[in-house]
Amino acid sequence: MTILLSTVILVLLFVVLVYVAHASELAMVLNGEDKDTTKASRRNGYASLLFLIGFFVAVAWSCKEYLPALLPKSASLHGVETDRLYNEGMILMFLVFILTHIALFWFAYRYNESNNKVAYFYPHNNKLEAIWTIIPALVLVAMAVTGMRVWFDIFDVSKRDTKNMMVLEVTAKQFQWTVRYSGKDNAFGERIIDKEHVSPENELGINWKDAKSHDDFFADKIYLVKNKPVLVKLGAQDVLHSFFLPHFRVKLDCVPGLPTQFYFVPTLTTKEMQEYLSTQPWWQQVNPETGKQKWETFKYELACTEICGRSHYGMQKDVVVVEQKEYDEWMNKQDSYYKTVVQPTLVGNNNIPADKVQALN
Ligand SMILES: [Cu+2]
Repeated sequence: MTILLSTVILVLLFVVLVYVAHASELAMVLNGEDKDTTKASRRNGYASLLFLIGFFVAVAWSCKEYLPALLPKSASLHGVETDRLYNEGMILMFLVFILTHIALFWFAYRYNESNNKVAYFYPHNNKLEAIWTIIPALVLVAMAVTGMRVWFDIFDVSKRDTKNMMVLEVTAKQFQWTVRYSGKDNAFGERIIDKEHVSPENELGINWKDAKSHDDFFADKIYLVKNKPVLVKLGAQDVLHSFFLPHFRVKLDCVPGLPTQFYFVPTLTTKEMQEYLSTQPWWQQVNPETGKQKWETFKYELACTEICGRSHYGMQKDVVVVEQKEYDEWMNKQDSYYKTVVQPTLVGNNNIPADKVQALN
């Protein structure tokens, strides 16, 4: 109702403005002002100046209001670099934005039409052309080069400490994430994608004859260890999805038929991040739904960031970063999928699932 009323009021205001403008035009014709446009030009000049000031006040207000609501500081090692690039780019663009807008509206005010001013004919200047072509080109090249350096640094896994890292296999499908851990042996069971291995009970096509698969487990939350490198191996079973951990500045597409991977190091446990956020005014606000301050319910989150279908928004998972000790405790509680689900259905030693045995009889 409020929305309807405000819309009606806005429309009526607009109609009133149109009529006022029309009436003042008629008044100008009556006063003979329509032949001399300098007065109208001056008015437009002042209006431009007023708009410039009002616009900058609005920009400053929205920065103050919404900047604190952006993502908090990075919780991963490489994220610090990503943030630096992002901030440098934003500062540069903001400067250009301010300067061009001042030029646009100030010029409209300063050089409005006047009877004793004659327009200066200034068709071309090679020096100016060169300046505003070369400087932006150099700036853009510098940005691209620094960006690529960070990109290669993030994606060149060969430079990393691969022995000490945790490997995680994440497979996306409409509309869920399957997260496989390699268990205590730190090695995944082999996957074979063919008719024999892939079934509704074994969508990933894990070869259960491979002993390495016997301690693999599926987790409903992603547990990571502080300062322990993680290599996430990504895949998709149907359409494009995208693996996005905003707080760690991790984002990579999951492509059917094309394995991708991302290496990163979490640097803040969930608790440490909450402690940090509890000092931030925006996060101290009380959420009316929970009655708690926002930082108290903060969670790291995995989200799909590729529109992948109707329930795309539901493709989320909690991510928890803990110290090694707490991680070990959690891992010990996880049940191996093979032992709890697959093994009980196997008959004898020939690895034939029970339902298939019945079918043979
Ligand atoms: Cu998705």
